[in-house]
Amino acid sequence: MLKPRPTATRELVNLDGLWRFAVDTRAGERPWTGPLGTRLEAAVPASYNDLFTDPAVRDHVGWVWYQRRVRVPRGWAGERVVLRLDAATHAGRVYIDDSLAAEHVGGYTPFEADITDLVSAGGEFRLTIGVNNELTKETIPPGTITVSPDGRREQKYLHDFYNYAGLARSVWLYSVPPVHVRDVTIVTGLEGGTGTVGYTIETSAAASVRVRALDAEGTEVAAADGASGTLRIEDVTPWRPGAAYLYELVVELLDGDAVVDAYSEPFGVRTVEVRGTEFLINGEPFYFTGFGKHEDTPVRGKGHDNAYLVHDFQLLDWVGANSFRTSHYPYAEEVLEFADRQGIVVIDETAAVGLNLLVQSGLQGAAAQRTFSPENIGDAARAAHGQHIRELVARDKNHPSVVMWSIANEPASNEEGAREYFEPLVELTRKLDPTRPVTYTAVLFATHENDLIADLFDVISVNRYYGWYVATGDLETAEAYLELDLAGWAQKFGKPIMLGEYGADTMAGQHSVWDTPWTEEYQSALLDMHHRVFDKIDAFVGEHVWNFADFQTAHGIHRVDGNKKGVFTRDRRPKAAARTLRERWKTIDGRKPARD
Ligand code: BDP
Repeated sequence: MLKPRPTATRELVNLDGLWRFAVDTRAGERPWTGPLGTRLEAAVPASYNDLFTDPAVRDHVGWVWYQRRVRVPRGWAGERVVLRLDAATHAGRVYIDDSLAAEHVGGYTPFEADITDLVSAGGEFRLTIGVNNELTKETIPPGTITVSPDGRREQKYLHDFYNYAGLARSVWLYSVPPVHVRDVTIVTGLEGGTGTVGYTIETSAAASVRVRALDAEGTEVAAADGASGTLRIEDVTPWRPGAAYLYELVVELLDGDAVVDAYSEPFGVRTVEVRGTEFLINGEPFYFTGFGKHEDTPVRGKGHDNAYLVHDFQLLDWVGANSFRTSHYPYAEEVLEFADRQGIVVIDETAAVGLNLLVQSGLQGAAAQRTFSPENIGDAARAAHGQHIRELVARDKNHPSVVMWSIANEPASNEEGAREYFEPLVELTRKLDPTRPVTYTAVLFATHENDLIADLFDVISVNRYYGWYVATGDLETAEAYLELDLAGWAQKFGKPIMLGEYGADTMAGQHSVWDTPWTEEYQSALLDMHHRVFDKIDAFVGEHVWNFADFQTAHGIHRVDGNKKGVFTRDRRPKAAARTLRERWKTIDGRKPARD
């Protein structure tokens, strides 16, 4: 799905700002049919939860309503008018005046509505957007809703981050000509010093297509006619981790000599391949250093914010990280575009987190139920999961920074039914994108002995908490466990292996001379311990610390104002571990440390 961009034939209006806002219990029967009777206004983009002081808003379960008036530019007569939401978490309904124009399920991918027939150039309309935050056994991620004795609905979920909801990304109105470019797919290759750029253009109606590749200075370096083909760029400058270089594919639809539509898609020329136990970018072994992140900041919740984006990438650079995983959902497209430009490598994850009833039942002391079963994660969830994968690949397929898909975080891959659940999803991912490796992250209970799905994937990525949830405070035992564990995976599968998560909750400012959990020293010592083990495993290709920064979670006795495994605090101040990582990662510089 194309990101809307202004071009010679397209115009774009940003609808961010302050919108009227109400939860459904206070918005009346059909809130889209008239002005929302509310004094509240919500910022867009932002999750709504932390904006207001009223707990009834923060903890609301169900629909909330956003509303504003929008004027269509008067010059858009004869054009198609499209409304685009970059995300509505977790489901959205769009009304143009009284009419339903679009519905979408899935909180982290964009959707659009062609509203041409509902509006007029120069005219104004009432835009009402309903957003629903409910997670059920049929949604990705899953959840359950319970009703408390006093009648309040409560949302429970199986993932360890706050269920922020609302319009956390931008809303746009844009115009396209009646005959227009619908989709662009770019697949690049390297043949010596020549870059190959395979392209496929989808159009809304039959049209002649011309494509031109421009280099970073805007000079044309290759061109062709036709809706698909391969361009060749001589003396190509590849896109490299830490040394990004972007070209631009200008796509033009022609009617005779006239350009009826134009669209530009940035791209980088690079290859990705898993060979044996190596992860290769442009044919060279790549070693991941970095983090699992979250879209999470005070007040905004998951609201996209360019200031945090810039600052987070500055910190990634400062600490020597070359990569991150979009744990545990697709991030805003601005983040991927920035990674493309900054040369940061991304493992792009779906929102399939919490497909594991054992994790939760363990914490609650409840009897474990089978995760992959008709009563729990069944066919409906799998269909939703498949749809999430489709939408993720459709959105992110052209980003050079994205080198691998992660289709789930810590599923119950050791439980009966896991293989039946995952096999078709892995197949689907490969069909949608044959060029990128596919992974998932394995939960602590999934070992090389009982995991049922690892062989389906290209890279083994395991999340391990030795020294934290296991062998707490005992780094010596933790080290022995970790080594045994990783050596087992490496021997059995003969694939590249990385840690998708490792870390320790740490209160900034807490200190001790002993190995004391929660202290800054302990977090550093735990990371050092892991690194000693990693460097002994030949098949090891990367380390992603959990987490880049402290982040908010649901209330509970296991968390103190959120998860504190950040190497940076929630307001992005370094804990001692940041310097520990910096020392190692600046030395490694994207290459696997040599064994001594
Ligand atoms: C892992 C999850 C991650 C959690 C982390 C933790 O993948 O989302 O935040 O554990 O417990 O199980 O800190």
